[in-house]
Amino acid sequence: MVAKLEGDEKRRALDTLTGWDEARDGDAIQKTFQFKDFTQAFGWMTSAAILAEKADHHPEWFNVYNKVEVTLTTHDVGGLSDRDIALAKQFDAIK
Ligand code: HBI
Repeated sequence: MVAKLEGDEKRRALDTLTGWDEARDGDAIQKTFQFKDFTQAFGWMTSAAILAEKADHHPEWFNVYNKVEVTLTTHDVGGLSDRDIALAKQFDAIK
């Protein structure tokens, strides 16, 4: 069962990320990825989608042209979990 990140544990987890901001009163993290053009953005989304499916953890995301705004939260716990932190790192790694 996945656990909701709270307090110091949550702060320590967030400190391991780069460029992700807290959102939704701390129950989500958000980052906007910028690419050369739409094709690059969509290609990244395709790779990211495969990672999300493998992790069984899915982003909420909005794409317009060369930007992808990604929001990660764990619906099952109504906040942030290690799954969000792990997927954020995987998304950063394929940028
Ligand atoms: N993705 N972001 C997110 N949050 C979840 O709670 C979640 C998910 N993808 C799949 C998923 N939960 C299911 O595996 C569980 O509801 C069983």
